[in-house]
Amino acid sequence: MTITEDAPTAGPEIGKARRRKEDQRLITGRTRWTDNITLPGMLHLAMVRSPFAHATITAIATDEAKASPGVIAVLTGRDLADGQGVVANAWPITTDQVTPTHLPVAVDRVACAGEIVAIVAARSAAEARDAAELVDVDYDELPAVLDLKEAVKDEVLAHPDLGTNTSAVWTLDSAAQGSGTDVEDEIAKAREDGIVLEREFRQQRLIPAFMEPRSTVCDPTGEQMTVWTSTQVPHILRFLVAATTGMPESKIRIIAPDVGGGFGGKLQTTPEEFATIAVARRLGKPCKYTETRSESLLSGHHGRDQWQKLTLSARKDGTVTGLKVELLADLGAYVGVVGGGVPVLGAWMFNSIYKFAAYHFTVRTLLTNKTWVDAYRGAGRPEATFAVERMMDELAAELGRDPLEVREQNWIRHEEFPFTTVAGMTYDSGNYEAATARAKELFGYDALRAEQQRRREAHDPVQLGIGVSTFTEMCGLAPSRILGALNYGAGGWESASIRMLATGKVEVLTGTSPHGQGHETAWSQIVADRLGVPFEDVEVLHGDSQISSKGMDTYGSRSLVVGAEAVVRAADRVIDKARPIAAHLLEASVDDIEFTAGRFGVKGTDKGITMAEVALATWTGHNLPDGVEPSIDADATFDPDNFSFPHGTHLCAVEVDTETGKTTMRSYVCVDDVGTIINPLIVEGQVHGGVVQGIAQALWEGAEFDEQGTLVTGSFVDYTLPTSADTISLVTDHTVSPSTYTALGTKGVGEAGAIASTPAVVNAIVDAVRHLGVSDITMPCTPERVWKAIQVGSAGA
Ligand code: MCN
Repeated sequence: MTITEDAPTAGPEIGKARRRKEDQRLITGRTRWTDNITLPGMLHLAMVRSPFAHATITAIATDEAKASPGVIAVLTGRDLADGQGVVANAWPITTDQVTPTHLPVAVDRVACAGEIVAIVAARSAAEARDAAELVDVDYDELPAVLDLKEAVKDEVLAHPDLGTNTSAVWTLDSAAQGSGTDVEDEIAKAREDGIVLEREFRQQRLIPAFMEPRSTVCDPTGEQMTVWTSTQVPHILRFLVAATTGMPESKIRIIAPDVGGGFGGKLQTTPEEFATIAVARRLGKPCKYTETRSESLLSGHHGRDQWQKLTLSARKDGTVTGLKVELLADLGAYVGVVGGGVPVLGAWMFNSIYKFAAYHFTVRTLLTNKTWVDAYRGAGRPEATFAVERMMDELAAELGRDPLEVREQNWIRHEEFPFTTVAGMTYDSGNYEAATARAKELFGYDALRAEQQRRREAHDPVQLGIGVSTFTEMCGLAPSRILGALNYGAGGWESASIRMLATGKVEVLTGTSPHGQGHETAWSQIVADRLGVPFEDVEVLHGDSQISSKGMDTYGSRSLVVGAEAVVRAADRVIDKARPIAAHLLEASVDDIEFTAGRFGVKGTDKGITMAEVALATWTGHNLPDGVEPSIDADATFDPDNFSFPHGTHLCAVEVDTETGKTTMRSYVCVDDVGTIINPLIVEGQVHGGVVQGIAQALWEGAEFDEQGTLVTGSFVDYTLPTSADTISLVTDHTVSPSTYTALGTKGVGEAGAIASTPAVVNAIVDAVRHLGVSDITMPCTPERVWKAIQVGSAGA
């Protein structure tokens, strides 16, 4: 289904395929990127970064750099001392988690390549960069631990002072928490009389590659310190700057202006932000730092990077019984804002849509001397979905049955919702049968299977593979109570305010902070319907702690199901406040007033008054009921009762040239269920972007370090980011199972595509060559890897 813009008709806004109102600004150069901000007397910063993965800093000579043209100061970590604050971890996943102190600018020792060791402040960016090359740092190299399985042994330590590389071990067990039986019992039973499959999968390291590199401007000269920064989390940053520098929060204003993508990579409070703030405060001058693309790839946090060991037990008839998951997760050198919480988020998703009787999950998070790892689109859930969807294909292969049929045998049926899973999560609604039936129809599943059979029989050198991914995810992060129980340092609520202006126009202040998701459009559609005002009359303001002072920001596909729900509640309060004023103006009883389509009417009459008229009357204050304040503005916060559980079925067909290992995508169908859809155009864009990111993990992307810990995929020449020319046209469609936890029935969509697509593609490639003895291929499935797997498989077959 290709969605085109709806003609601007009257009628409900929700569900209308409106073009994004923010795009006019974004595509005509009227943007407010942080790097465009220039302040009088502003200095430019350049970072001197460690080329070594692990080393002691023995001396830093700055004289030559200080004498370089335009240079105002060169500062080391020692110079900045306590003033630099600490880069924070907000989620210690256990009470005894080992967390290395992360200084924005290293003092004495660096623990990964790219760590900042000194900062040059100069009159221009070019002068700062030139002088940074003149800073002479002496290092004594230390042994580095770069491999997860080596890190477990603790023979080489990423941080010798900590005495171990293990940061934390976190476990979820269905028998212990009472949500299922004992996994070892189920596996033992299946060993006697059933099926036990053990597989190991590698989730390679990925690099979030947003369009706009990270950039920060700090102006410390006013009454308040103002920081503009390209971030997903302005409110969280404000709290953490206050908490770690001792500055009063009220003296800190954080602004996320237009932000050019994040994908989780800007869900971070970064060394660069803290360092820019520290230097600006030290020099008493506005300072700007904008990273180069190479710095972004090396020093922005990375994603994924896990070893996954799974043991699945099933009865002989294909009914799954137990699932045991053992993970090793690389944190890199430091523990970021979410840090070890990323694999923990996956803990509830390995069981996915299937009715396992027993489940056990353990993750060991490990420190290594590589770039730190944190959230990347889906954060924990793509990793989990990949593993379980690969396992379901392995089970189908073991049984010699169709992979969709085995999934259907094991998934939660439509009539069983709400359903509490073996991991202890309650899914409110879903219809896996409907999404799968629609996907099969659009894909032409049976015809493709028949073609596959023909090609196998003909020993065609180009084999057809069909990949399946029936997924769900938990998003809408998150109920504050659950976050608290998991030791997370912040809540999961969201806030909104609605200001009714005298002219009837509406200002919506939201605590979410979009960076490409189109909130200005979607929130306007929601408010237009709720208050019965024209879409064009709604202005959405965000991303400035002075304007929307409270918020938990944008990540975890939370903005619609948490943020917009707060907007809905604020709108309802506006109506509640306006109703007695309308009654007074209409000389009617409040009980007789009904509000429909933006008009307060007196029941049984044609008397009425619009919301805009009430707003004007409230503003003048001339004729209000006694004791009623002259304002119908309203605030609301919303804390969800549960997560949101979108789901879907993605089907992928690939052609694999068995002589070269080359994979060519042939067709890709996704039928997603994200509950009520606010804007189909935005949703389609979100699905497209996510799916392509997931395909890229399967086929192309992967961060590689050499034996010294140098990032060898440090530019887009080596890190294979796909372009639209590399992908195919996707077929998208939807089923709608409204959420029972949100007033609008919505579920999140921002990560769904990235979660679903990776296993669909890898399952398709394995399916194409399984008859040649191949049962797994490590990602990214490059032609070389596919070809080698065929050689090994054929030799063993
Ligand atoms: N939407 C809708 N109807 C639904 C669900 C969503 O119309 N049933 C719309 C929403 O109104 C919103 C958009 O889809 O405009 C995404 O909504 P949501 O799922 O709530 O996700 P968030 O807005 O919270 O965005 C976060 C999510 C994440 S976690 C990543 S990573 C990601 C993503 O969004 N990074 C992105 N999408 C991105 N899109 C762009 N362009 N750039 C990124 O960096």
